[in-house]
Amino acid sequence: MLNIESLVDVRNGTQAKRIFWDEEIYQLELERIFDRCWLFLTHDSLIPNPGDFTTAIMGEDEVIVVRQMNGGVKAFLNVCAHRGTRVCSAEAGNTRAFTCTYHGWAYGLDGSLQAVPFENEFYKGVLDKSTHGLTEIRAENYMGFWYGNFDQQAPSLYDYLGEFRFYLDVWMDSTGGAELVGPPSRSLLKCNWKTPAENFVGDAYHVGWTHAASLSVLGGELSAMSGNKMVPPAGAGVQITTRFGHGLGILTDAGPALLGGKAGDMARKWYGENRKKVAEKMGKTRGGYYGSHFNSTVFPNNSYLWGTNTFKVWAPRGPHHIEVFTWGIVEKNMPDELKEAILDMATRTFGTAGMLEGDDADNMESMTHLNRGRQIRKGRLNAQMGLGDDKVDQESGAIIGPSSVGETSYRGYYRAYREYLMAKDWDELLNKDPDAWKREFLGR
Ligand code: UNU
Ligand code: FES
Ligand code: FE
Repeated sequence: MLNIESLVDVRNGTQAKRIFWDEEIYQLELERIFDRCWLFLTHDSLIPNPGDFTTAIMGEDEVIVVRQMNGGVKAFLNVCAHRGTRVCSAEAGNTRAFTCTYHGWAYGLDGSLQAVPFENEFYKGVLDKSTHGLTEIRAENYMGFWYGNFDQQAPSLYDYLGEFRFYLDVWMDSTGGAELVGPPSRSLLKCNWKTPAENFVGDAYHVGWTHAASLSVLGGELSAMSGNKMVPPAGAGVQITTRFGHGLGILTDAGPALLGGKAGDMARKWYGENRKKVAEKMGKTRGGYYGSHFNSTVFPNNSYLWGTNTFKVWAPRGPHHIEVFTWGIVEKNMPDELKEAILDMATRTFGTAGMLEGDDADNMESMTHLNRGRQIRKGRLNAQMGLGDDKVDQESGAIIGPSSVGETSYRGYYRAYREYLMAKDWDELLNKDPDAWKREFLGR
C-alpha cells in the first residue's frame, strides 16, 4: 500500500525518489493535484478578439479557451459530445464555431451544440441538443493570465495565488502590465513533470554549474556565476514559499540576466527608470525586487523566469515524460526594440532549442530515468539547504529564506504537494487555520 505521508518529510527537507517514477503516485497526482489546482491556460494578449481561441492542456486533458462575443473567456474540454473526437484540431486561431471532423456536429463559441447534420431526417427528435454542448471548465484570470480549474470547491484563483500575488505584481502590474508572446514553442522531454517544476521554483544553486558554458558566452548579469568561480552574494536575494505551494527565488538586480551588449544596456535603462515608480506604487521592498531575476513556479506545473523572460507549462505525459510549452514575457509598455531583444534572448536561452533549456534537460532526464533501478528508487532526495533559516515575512505573509541560494521554496513546494495528496477534497484543505501551514513548515 502507498504510504503518502512518508513521501515527503517536511521538517527534514527530504522527498522519496519514487515521486519521480511510480505510476501509482502519478495517478494520485492527476486526481488530487491536477483535478483540483488552478492550471495555466493562456493570456489575454493571445486571444484579444471575439472568436479568438487557443488550445491548452490541463493535466492530461485537452481544452479549448475562447474569447466570447461579450469579451469574456470560456474554457471547454476539447471533445465532441457525440463519439468523442477532438472538436478543435488547430492550436489557435479565430472561428465562429467548432465543428467536429467526424460527423460535423457544430458548437458555438459559448459551447452550445448549434447544428447537427441531418438532425430532422435521422434523429427524428430523439437528440436533446441542449444537453450535448461542450463541457465547460471554470476559468478565471489574474492580471490577464487565465487559469482553469476542474473543481467547483476550489477557492478563487485570486485566493489560490494568495500571498504569492505580492510577488507576481512586481512584474505583472508594475509598469502597466505584462503580456505573453506566442504561439508557444512546444517540445517533448523525457522527465517527470516535477523535475523542471522544482528546479524553477527554487534552484539558483545549479545556475553557475549546470549552465557554466552558456553563461560564459551569453553575457549579462549572471555571466559572472559561470563555473562557480564567484560565490553568489547570499544577501543579494531571497527565496519565497506560500500556502498553496507557489514559490520563487529572487536574484536581486540581476534583471537583464543573460542579455549582453547594447540590448542589455537598454534593459538596464528600462529597469532603472521604472524602479522608483514601482517603489512609489508598491512600496520599498517591491521596488527593490523590480528589475531582479525571478525563478518561479505557480503550483503545480506553471513556471516562469522573469529577467530571462520565459513562461512555461510542464504538461505531464505519463510519469516519465512531459510536453513543454514556452511563451515569451514582456512588459506591455516596453519600447518595441527592447521587446524584440528580450524575446530573442528568451528564445536563445529557454526556448525549445535554447542553450540553457538543453543544459537543464540532461539533469531532469537522468533524475527521472535512473529510478528505473530498484535500488536507486528506494532512496531519498535532499532539499535541506538553508533549513532552520526560514521565517515568516510580515509584509507579504509568505515564508522567506534569507539567501539568494537555498532550498526554501523546494521545501514549501513539497510541503504543499504532500498536503494535496493527503487531503480528500478542497473542504479539507481549506478548513484549517490559515497559518497552520507555516507552523508545519517551520516545525514550531
Ligand atoms: O536555470 C534557471 N532555472 C535559472 C536561471 C535560475 C535563476 C537564474 C537563471
Ligand atoms: Fe545536485 Fe548531484 S550535485 S544532483
Ligand atoms: Fe537551469
